[in-house]
Amino acid sequence: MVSIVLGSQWGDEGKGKITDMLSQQATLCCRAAGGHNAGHTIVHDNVTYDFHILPSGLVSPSCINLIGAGTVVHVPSFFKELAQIETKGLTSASKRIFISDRAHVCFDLHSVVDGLEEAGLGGRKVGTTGKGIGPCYSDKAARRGVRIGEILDEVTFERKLRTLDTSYRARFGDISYDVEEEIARFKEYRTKLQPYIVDQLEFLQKHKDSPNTLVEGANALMLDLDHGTYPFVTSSSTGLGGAVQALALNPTSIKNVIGVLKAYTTRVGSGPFPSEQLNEDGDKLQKVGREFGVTTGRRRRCGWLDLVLARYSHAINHYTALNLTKLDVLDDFDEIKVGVAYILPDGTRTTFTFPADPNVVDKIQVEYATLPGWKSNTMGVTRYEDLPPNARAYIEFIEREIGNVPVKWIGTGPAREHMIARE
Ligand code: 2SA
Ligand code: GDP
Ligand code: MG
Repeated sequence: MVSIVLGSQWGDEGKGKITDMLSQQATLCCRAAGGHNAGHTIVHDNVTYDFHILPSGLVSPSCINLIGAGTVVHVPSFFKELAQIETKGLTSASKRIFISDRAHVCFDLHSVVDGLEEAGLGGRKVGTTGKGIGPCYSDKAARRGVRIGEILDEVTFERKLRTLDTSYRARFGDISYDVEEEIARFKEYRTKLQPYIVDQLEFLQKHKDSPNTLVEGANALMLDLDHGTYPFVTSSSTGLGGAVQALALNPTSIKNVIGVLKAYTTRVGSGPFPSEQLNEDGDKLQKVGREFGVTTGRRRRCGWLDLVLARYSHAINHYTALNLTKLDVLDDFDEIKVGVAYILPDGTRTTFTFPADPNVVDKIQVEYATLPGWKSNTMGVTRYEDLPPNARAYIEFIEREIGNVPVKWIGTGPAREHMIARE
């Protein structure tokens, strides 16, 4: 049985937390997209873990983890993160983590190019994490990328990396990057990395009787290369389709597609955001929700929950259940607004479509429903019936408006146990 956890908005909905919670019952947890741009926070036993390239299933001691094809791996970050979590007590982590030989290598070179490409965009910057994700996926698509398995073949590896360096120099001139230095570092990684590299198909065959396999999505649907707010997106397929493709999943084995939906909306980086609140409400959501990027420390933009976006996201990812997160952040609002429809620039009203053109999305007027707040503390509540009636009304309103998908879990705080599971 396969369960897939996916971000339904612009990321940072709390995927790490539910992945960690579910991985206690999972034998296998796989990442299928993205790289060390992602930032997944887990709070367990008073320890906070920030995962970037590593799957969140590593916190559960019996869960085996795979960084699958479809991802891009910055090798120094992989080792650094592994060392950090081992220091925090996850001492068996390095025995429970594997990387597909088909994942691509994200080099320091890519990070330098990321900066140059962003600088070249002037006022139309994507607002990337600067980790080199876009250039790495571009090299993959252009068939000149270096795959994890190729690190083991010194001659091919060095030839390909030097070719990449030459081609970027032809494009950008003198760049502040030393290819020989990066090559030298990989001489050490070559031996260190070997035990982690697997043929994904063989690996998955070996675990085919795994009763519960979990896939941890990175980033989110609105950052998907095809379905997100292009060009203000990341460069991977962050939705259900990306997970199926990257891990070669049998679609009939997928039992749960869990959409993680923050009780309001955030976005980090540039791009359209119809329900953004550039006012006191947005500031309050940012402050109470502690909305800062886990990877870059950037302040996240904040706004009300957008149900048009949620319906669009559901139509693409086909969620079987939702995890509504950070409900507690709304505890102190007198009134809570929820986007229920868009008025497009031509006057059309829509409750479902998300226009492809970012210039059109920028001009959308959002129609809001206003719900009463509950003005009481929900932090740490674990039973649905213990929530204030207005908080339950808020959740039931969301369920009715999105339609056909239950809110099965509700996050009421950052820790693993701060969760309501509804039957
Ligand atoms: P990139 O670096 O090429 O993937 O950036 C392209 C866009 O994707 C956004 N993006 C993210 N959005 C939310 N969270 C992400 N992870 C970190 C976190 C972000 C951080 O968990 O907080 O620390 O800033 C993430 N990664 C990429 C990015 O902002 C661009 O809009
Ligand atoms: P991810 O990228 O989707 O895994 O999410 P991030 O870790 O980037 O951001 C989510 C943040 O919210 C983290 O700091 C989590 O610890 C925190 N968080 C998750 N769920 C809840 C919740 O229900 N309530 C509160 N207050 N914080 C939460
Ligand atoms: Mg995040």
